[in-house]
Amino acid sequence: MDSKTLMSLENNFGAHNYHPLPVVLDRGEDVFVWDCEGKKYYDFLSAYSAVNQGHCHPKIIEALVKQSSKLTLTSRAFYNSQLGPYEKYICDLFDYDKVLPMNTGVEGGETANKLARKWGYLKKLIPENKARIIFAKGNFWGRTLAAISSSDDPLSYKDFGPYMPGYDLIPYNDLNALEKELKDPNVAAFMVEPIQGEAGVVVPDDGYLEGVRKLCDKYNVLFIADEVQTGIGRTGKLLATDYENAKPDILILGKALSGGVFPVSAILANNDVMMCIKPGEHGSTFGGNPLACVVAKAALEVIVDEKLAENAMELGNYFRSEINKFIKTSSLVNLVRGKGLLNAIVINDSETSETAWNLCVEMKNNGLLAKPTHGNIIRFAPPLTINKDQLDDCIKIITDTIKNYKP
Ligand code: IF1
Repeated sequence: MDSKTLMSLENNFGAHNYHPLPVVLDRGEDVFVWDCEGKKYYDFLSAYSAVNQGHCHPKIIEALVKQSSKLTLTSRAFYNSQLGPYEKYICDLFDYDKVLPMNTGVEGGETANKLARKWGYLKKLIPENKARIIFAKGNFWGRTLAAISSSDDPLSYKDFGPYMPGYDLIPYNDLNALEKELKDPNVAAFMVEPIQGEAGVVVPDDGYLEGVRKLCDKYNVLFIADEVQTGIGRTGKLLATDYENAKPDILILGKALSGGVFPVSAILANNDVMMCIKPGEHGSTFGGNPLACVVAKAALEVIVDEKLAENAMELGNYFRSEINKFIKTSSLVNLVRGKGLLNAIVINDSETSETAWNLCVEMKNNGLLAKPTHGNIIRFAPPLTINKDQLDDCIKIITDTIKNYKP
C-alpha cells in the first residue's frame, strides 16, 4: 500500500493521540529509514532515543531471532535461563547490587516511585501515607496517572484528574529550592532527569547533579535519576549522571535498553533500597522475560563494544560547534544546546509558531527526519552509530533547510 492509503488507515482506525509528520516509514537500517515509496531519510529522532544502536542492529536482531524460537515468556512464577545472566551483566555494568526488570519507561518510573515510598516507610520511618516525592518543573516521565500527576504541562495533565497525592514540584536546576523541600522529613525522594528531554533538551548548570547528590545525602532522601532518554550512551557517557559525582540511589533505564527492538525497562538500586520490596509486592507479566533479557544484554553489549558513548561525545561536540558557526549567520535560530548526541535548536519564534513544524516538514523533504518538542524547539538525536561523513551530510541538510526557509 502507498503512504497516502496507509495514513488514511491510521486516521480512520487509530486513536488521534498523535500528530505525526506526514511520512510513512517502512524499513530501517542503522541511521537510515525508508518510506513506502522507497525514499531514504536520516533518522534524527531515533524513536525519542530508543534506537541509539541504529535501526535493526544485526547483533540485537540475531539475539531476538535466536531466543524467539526457543522461549519468549514464562512469567516470574518460575525462574528462567536468561534472567540471571542478564541481571548480573546489567548490575555489573552500572555498578548496583540489584535490578528490577520492567517493560516501558513509565513502568520504570512507577516502580521507582513505589520503591522510594516503601523505603520511606520502612527505613526513614515516614508516617503511613505521608511520603512525598519531589519533581522538577518541566519533567516528563510518561503518560500514566502518576506520571502526569507530577507534570506541569497542561497537555499532559489537563482533564485527567484527580491527581496522585504526595507529589510536589520545584524549579529545575535550583538547589536552593530543592534544599527547602528536603528539610521536610516526609520527603522520600527527588526524581529528576539529568537533562530534561521533552522540555526541550534543557541542560542544568555544571554541579547541579552533584549538588542534588549532596543534598539527598544530607537529608536522607533518595535521588532517583530518570535516564530513560539520557541513558545508554546518548549524552556522551554511559549515563548522563556520569558527568558528575552524582550516583543515583535508584536509576531508571528504558528505550535504548532494548535498542528499540521492543519495550524493556529496568530500575537499579543497592540492597538497602531494593530489598524493601518483598515477594508479591510488585511485578509484571512481561517483566524480565527471557526474550527481553537476551535483547537487552545484546543492546548493552553493542553500546560497550562499539564505543557508542565515546562516539556520541566526539560527534556531539562536533555537531554543536558546526551549528554554532551557522547560528552566527542565521536570524532564525537562537541557540543549540545539549550533550553528546542529544541536542536541540531553539527557533527564534513564539512557542505557538508553526516555524519549527514547517522546518521539520522541509527537512523531511530534504531527507532528514526530526520533530519539534515544545513549539519552537527542534530535537536532534540520531543513532549513536552515526559517522562523521553522515553527520556532515545531516548538518548540511539542517543548515541548508534553515537558510532557504521561507515563512
Ligand atoms: C510519548 C516525549 C520524549 C521519557 C523520559 C520516561 C519516559 C519517557 C525522560 C516514559 C518517554 C517518550 C514518550 C513518547 C514520546 C517520548 C518523549 F516527547 F513524550 F516526552 F522522549 F521526550 N522518562 N518519552 O522521555 O517512557 O513509557 O514512553 O517507554 O508519550 O509521546 P515510555
